Formats: sequence, structure tokens, C-alpha cells
Amino acid sequence: MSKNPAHQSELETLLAIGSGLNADGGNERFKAIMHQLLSDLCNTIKTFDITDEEFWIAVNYLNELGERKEAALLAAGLGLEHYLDMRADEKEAAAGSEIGTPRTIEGPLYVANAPLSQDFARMDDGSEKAEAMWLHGKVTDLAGNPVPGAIVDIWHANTHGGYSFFDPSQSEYNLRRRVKTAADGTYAARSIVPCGYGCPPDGPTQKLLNGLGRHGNRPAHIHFFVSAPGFKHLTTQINLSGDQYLWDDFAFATREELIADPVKITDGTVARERDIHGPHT
Ligand code: MBD
Ligand code: FE
Repeated sequence: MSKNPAHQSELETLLAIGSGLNADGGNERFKAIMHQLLSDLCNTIKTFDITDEEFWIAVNYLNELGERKEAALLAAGLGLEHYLDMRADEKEAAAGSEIGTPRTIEGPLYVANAPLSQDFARMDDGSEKAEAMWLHGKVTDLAGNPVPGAIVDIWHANTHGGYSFFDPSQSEYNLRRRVKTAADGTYAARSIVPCGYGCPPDGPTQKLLNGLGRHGNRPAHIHFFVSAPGFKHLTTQINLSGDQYLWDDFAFATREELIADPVKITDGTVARERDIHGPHT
């Protein structure tokens, strides 16, 4: 805060005009949020005596983030997406709601409208020589009653940590499937064991992480959306045990209850069982 009252009021006027507080149109909540953000940014500029050069580096950085479409990746890496989960968990706890399978972040790599099938899906296109993986489980309500007809929307990376649509070397919807649960609530998918994801090494997110002395790796994981009429939509993942990044995920998504151990079955494939308990809306 400046000691010069005239100067202080000049900043206040700037923030008020900049965020549209005394303009007629626009949205009141948006104005209030922009006012807070601008005020926090000006505070940071002042606290660190940010130079013009540093300021323009930051502006150019935002352009680069947009050009590379990495804004959501950075949000995950800064822990902001996980913070949204923390808030949702806190609100549920405060409301005393019963909680089923824990949520964890969606991340930036979901693609809607994956092929839909009943009870079972084969997820990989067979192009990779990889260890086979079975994903199966049962969708139930909190009392343990099966939920038939639930949609289990599953997506994960290939053995190089790449996701179809974002990795042009993969076929359309490779490793992305939706499975509708059977009458007993069960679902099953055959796929391949994924490898963990790493941020593009030449991208703006990794550049920022380098400046923080951080890596940009995630443990091997499988994403799930689970939805059924009358139930809250669940966004979750399973993280594969034994991965070096299991508890060192750059996106903070690992949770104790979401770790799955590999189960070897007789034909040499690997199964990971994951029951999902969805709370009613
Ligand atoms: C991913 O695969 C992911 O799940 C997250 C959260 C961030 C980057 C890549
Ligand atoms: Fe992912």
C-alpha cells in the first residue's frame, strides 16, 4: 500500500475502471472476480518489484500457453485442478453426505463420444505389442446394490504415455471406450497396461515446471467417468501400484483408495479390479 493517499486512490480508480466496476453493462460476479484478480496481480508486481522485462516475459508466456493449448495442463500441474477436488470433498464432508469411490481430477485429455458397448469393451486397437490388462468391476450404490445401465467411460495412455487425438500416431479413439454395466452392475474391458504421462518437454508447462525445479510426470493411470440416472457424476482414476511417480504425481491426483495392484491371471494377462460406489444425487 502506498503512503501517498493521492497515489493510493489512483490505484483504486485504476482497478475499479479496469474491472468495469463503474461501467453499466457486463456481469457483476465477473467484475468482482476481475477486480480481486487485478488487485492481487498489482500487489504481486509491487511486492516483487517486477521489471518491465519480467512482465512481458509473463505476457508472452500466456500466448505460448494458448498456442500450445496447454492452459489446462498447467492448471493440473499447479495443483489448481486438485484444489477443486479438495473443495468439493470439503463441501460434501460439511454437508455430511456419504461418499462412495473418491473423485480425482479429469485432466486435460478427455475426449467425448468414445465407442459405446454393453458389458464389455476391447479398448486397444491391437497395434502395440504390450502387456494385456483387464479392467473390471461392479458399479453399485452406497448400499452395495448393483447399478445396471451405468456408463463407465474409460480412457488412458498407451505404452509411451500418449493419448489418442493428442498423439497423432494413434488411431481414433484408441484406448477410449464407454461400457454400459450389465444387469448385475458389472463391466469389463480388455486393454493394454499404460505408461505414465510426461508433459511435452519443449512445451510451456514443462518450461514453467523447470523454473520451479519440478518434474512433469504422472504415474501410470486409468481415467474413469461413471454416470447413471439419479446418481452424481463421478470423475476418478486408478493409479497403478509400483510406479515410481505413484506418490510424486505432478498433477496431485493419487489417492490411497484409488491405487490398484496388478492381479496376474492364468493366461498371463493382468487384471485390475475396481468396484465403484456412486452416491445418489
Ligand atoms: C494426464 O494424462 C493427466 O491425466 C493429467 C491430469 C494431466 C496431464 C496428463
Ligand atoms: Fe491422464
